[in-house]
Amino acid sequence: MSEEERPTSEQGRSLDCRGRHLVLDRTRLMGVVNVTPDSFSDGGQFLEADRAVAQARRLVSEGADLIDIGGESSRPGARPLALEEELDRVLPVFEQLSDLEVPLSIDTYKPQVARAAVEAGAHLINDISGGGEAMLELAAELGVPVVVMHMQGQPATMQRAPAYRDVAGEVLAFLRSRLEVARQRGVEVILDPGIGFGKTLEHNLELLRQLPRFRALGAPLLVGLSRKSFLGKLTGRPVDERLAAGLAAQCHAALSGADILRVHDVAPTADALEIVEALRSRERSRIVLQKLRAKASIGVTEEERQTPQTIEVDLEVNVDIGPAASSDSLGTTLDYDRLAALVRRVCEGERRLLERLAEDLAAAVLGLNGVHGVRVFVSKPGVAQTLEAERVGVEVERHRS
Ligand code: HH2
Repeated sequence: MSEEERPTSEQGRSLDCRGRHLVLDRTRLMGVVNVTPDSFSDGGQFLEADRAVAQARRLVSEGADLIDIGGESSRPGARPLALEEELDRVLPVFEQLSDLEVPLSIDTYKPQVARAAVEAGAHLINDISGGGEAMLELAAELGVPVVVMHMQGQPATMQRAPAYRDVAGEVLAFLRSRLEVARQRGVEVILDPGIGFGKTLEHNLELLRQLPRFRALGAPLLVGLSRKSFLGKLTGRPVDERLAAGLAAQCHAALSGADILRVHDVAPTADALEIVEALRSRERSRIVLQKLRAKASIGVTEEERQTPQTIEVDLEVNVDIGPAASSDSLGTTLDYDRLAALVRRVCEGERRLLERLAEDLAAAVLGLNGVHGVRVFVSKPGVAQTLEAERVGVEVERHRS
């Protein structure tokens, strides 16, 4: 299956964060708590441990599914912080949050800080430097997942002149290779294209446009764009007035397959995600019929059309299965027998090309009550074998306008 073909919203995936399971059946919210004096949007607000703890609890009450706690700002121009100081900032916060029911993440690129934070109660590591060898080894040893983020350069200089030949291709290649290494080490990773980390406005927009390709790498996808400067560049708004712009981009990211959004403003983002989930719930329910065999009078020559041959049909039918799930009654959904009978009936007519048959099948299925969309794949079973290929045939996808 190519990157683009993978579904963007598989159900039933989950992340095991040291026993705390984050089910990724919808886009989840990672609430940000910066225990720093100089973070670009909330610097100084949560520097004292008590305030940081209160903020984490507030974000959870607003709907955060996990909390990211960091002691060193990574804003453009930020300088590295001494190890001891970073530990002094974050450890008391983890210790005081041990009763919180959601997973806690430590936002650091220093393995020493990550280790101490996990010992103090963190459940996963958020590494903006891309999950280097030492960090992956540590994660394997501690049995925690790692967010592997792409960054070009270092925070101190990364925004001076970011440059790529093909930003999406290069970031994808980087994340794919880190994912491979992590898998060899048995470490679960969450991938993050690193919006704003060594990227221009155009780079950020291109990465956001290409999110489905990132999601297709097969690991959970995290996107952090909350209050970032590209939103300010597009709207002319200062950092504390970027909520609306951010929400638009977050909805786009969620609909493009982001599993986790890293946000400062949990309550409004949670509301926005309710709309996103409501809009896509129909797309998520599908009835699948694979390798259905039917007889079709198909072929470019008269002779071929006179001897019906076996063809195979794969169908994915988008329907809202909610009513059937709650009523448990066949009358509220598509009956497989009727669907199969319809397919076989449509196949009976004479045609020259599989393309025509695929279109006719899609139109017939779309005409059924409650169907919002359909994907049809038709093939002649022997052809793939003759061509020494895995899958040869015609696929069409049609939706109700
Ligand atoms: N962005 C920031 C920090 N950490 N981690 C991941 N995985 N992805 C991100 O996009 C990301 C991140 C920057 O935001 P913030 O923490 O609010 O600011 P600062 O770095 O100035 O503390």
